[in-house]
Amino acid sequence: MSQPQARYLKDYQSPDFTINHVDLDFQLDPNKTRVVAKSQIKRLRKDAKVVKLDGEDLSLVSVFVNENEVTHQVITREGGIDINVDLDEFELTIVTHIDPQNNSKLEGLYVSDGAYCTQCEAEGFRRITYFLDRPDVLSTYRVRIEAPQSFPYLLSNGNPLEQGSLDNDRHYALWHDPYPKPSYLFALVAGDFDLLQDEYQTKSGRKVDLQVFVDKGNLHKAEHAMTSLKKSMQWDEQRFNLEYDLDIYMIVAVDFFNMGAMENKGLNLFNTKYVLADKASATDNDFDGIESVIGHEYFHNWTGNRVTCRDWFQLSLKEGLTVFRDQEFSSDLGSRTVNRIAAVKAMRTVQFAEDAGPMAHPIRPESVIEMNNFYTVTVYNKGAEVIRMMHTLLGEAGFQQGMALYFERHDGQAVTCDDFVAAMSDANNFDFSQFKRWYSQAGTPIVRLQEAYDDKRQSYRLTLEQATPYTADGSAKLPFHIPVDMELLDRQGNSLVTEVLNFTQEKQQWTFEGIAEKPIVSLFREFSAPVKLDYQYSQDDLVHLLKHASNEFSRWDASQALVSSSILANVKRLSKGESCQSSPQLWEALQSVLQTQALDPAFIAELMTPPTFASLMDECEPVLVDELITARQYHIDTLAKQLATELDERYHACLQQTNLSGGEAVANRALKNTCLYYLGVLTDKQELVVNQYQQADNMTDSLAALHTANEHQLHQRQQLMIDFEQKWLQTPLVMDKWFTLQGKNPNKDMLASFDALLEHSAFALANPNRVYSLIGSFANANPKHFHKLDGSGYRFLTDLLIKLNDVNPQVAARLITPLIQWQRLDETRQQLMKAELKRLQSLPNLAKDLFEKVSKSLA
Ligand code: B3K
Ligand code: ZN
Repeated sequence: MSQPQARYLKDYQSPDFTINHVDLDFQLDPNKTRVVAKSQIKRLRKDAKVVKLDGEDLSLVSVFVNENEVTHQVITREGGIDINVDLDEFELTIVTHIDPQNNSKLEGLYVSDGAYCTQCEAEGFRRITYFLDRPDVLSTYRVRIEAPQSFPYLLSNGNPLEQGSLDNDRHYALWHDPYPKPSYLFALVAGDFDLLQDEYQTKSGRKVDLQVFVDKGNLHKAEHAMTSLKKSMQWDEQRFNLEYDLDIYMIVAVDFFNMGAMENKGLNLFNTKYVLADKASATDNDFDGIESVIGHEYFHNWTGNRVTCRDWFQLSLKEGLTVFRDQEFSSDLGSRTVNRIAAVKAMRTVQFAEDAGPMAHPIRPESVIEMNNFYTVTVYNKGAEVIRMMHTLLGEAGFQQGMALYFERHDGQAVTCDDFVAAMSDANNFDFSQFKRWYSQAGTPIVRLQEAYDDKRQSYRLTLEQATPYTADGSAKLPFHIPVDMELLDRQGNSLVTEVLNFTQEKQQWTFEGIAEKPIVSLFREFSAPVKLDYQYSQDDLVHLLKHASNEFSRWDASQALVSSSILANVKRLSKGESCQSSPQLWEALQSVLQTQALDPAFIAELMTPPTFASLMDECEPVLVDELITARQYHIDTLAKQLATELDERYHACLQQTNLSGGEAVANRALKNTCLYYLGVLTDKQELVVNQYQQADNMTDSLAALHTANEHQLHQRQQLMIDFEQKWLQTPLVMDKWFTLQGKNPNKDMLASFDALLEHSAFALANPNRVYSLIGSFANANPKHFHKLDGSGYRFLTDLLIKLNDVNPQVAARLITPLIQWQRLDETRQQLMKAELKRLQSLPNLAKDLFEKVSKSLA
């Protein structure tokens, strides 16, 4: 095989041929499924005489053009076949055999726990049949599935047409999807499931059957998914005026799935993690995750399916927009502040790091080797931030006008990010030309602030400067159009000014008159732009913002800055051989937060939660791993000691709240468990942890106790872990929680325990959920052991990646992220990490998923 090649956005060409309609016929068999694809092909470019079809891991049986067999004229090449045809319109029939049972990549048609299922985005359909497997070829589909009766449910996209029995205990089903769609939205499922049924009436009166299919015995865990689906349908009607368009909406949960879920038209496939939940086995976080992913996939029906992407470089067209929509959904249904905090944490801990690393790319990438490597926090989450900025600039009404125009122009089409921005711009008469740099330039802008207050004139001048550091592609950056949502506060905490500034130049000034004393400025309220603010607020000012900023997100932001600056100051002290120091002002501020009764307990929990190691990493350069671990732990230990009484009081006050339900109960648990986390540090409070574990009637509380015992290495940890393992051994999703704790285990001998964990009866390298739990948590959330100075953490991860390279390269490529971000670390660790990357690079069969990341990282 030749070295993998990059594809470029600038080389995009519209297709020579298109497929208006395809009939697919599946004779399901574990090792030899027969697929007949009958495509109605139309020539789009007059001089085109070769149909170039994509295909991978297929055995070709025969090819017919109209009625004539042309199998012998077919040219096979790497990645597909070429067929010479000089016709304007014709029927192409291709018969292939595939081997779903041995498809460990989980792309195309594969078997999960005995059921057949598919995953075709981005380029998995070519593993089912030879096809024009690109998103700008839109076809209607008719699908016939034939299988033994032991697979009672035979499902595909669209509406059911007919079904019936056949000889030899076999049966079939026929489906028709009237909406032209690209091949990546195709889906097929065959299996035996438990089925939860419901229905929904759309606002125009259409009745839709709703079906959630889950593994046998799990029906009681499907309720929340169904409720979330109905809420999603209603929300999209109310907020975006968008209705569902088929007679049936199906969701199938499978345990073997590379990512979260997939928005196939009318037949979503879901990772069980985002469907199955009950109070005993799922945490409040899991419930929220389900609601948000169910929403996300449902919202794709319009933003992704009805209007799809012209090419894969435009991925953010559907993903950024749909993440924005699911974030708004969660915020409208729950706490806007808590949701916003979660979104910003993802940006600061993961996306900023991506921008700073070798895989940095704009939200619309310009070159790609393996498309699956671009389902990133940049395309998704930063993409959503870019949509959010447009929303901030236009307001809700203007934004909705833009959406309406977008659908009016492009329903049924495959379009570009430029088309989206044009609709927003035209509907509002707003100039987004400079703003569009957010689509083409990678990197996190750094904004510097200078202030000048003129006592005599009572005027305040704000100067902002922006600069975006070089990213991996090495190109110089032009200024962005940055919406700066800001507030000026006086010393009493009154709000003087709130405004959204249009910051478009490298350096720009604004003057505010009639300001009677030097104000305190709050910038990027609500995280109004995905930038870093480079400004050293005094502790006093941060405390002031924490208390008085009128935007709750800004209050949280101030609390984080306060804690981070204290931790980073200690990192500095430690690096000079000094010891950590405690800041009375910080404890006072957090004490008063903890004692405030008027605040949402979930918000207090956020204010009290220490910044993650990953977000702190982003703030120091180079990262002093050991000092950072020590300083962060010092913060946790000292907070616990300083506020022991208040934590204990609040914990018990939360315990008393037994009559709450819904969001209030969730918020109460969040605060209670944050208190418990700190109390677990204190020797005389550790029995609270064990008590909570033993008395908990829900997974949120029992897992919080176990997490606390694990993090602080309580002597009862081992006994609780064994108890949990025995209780949940047969419930894979709960065992994932146990594996995650094992991966994060700070115990000094943790790596030695890994061999046994990899052999554990509940672990399987072929199952992505298990791998992400154990290995992902180790590499991303166990800095002490992953970054161990003897290199054992890096070596361990690399050994695993080598195995995964053969089994499931997409999963391997996701896990490699912390290893390719070696640039941020000290020299010794850099060398160790690079040595491991070179070991990967020398593999004879390195998959292109890993090849792309390894080679960019070592370039
Ligand atoms: N569109 C899918 C992701 C497909 C990932 C392919 N490697 C799920 C989603 O974003 O909704
Ligand atoms: Zn999506």
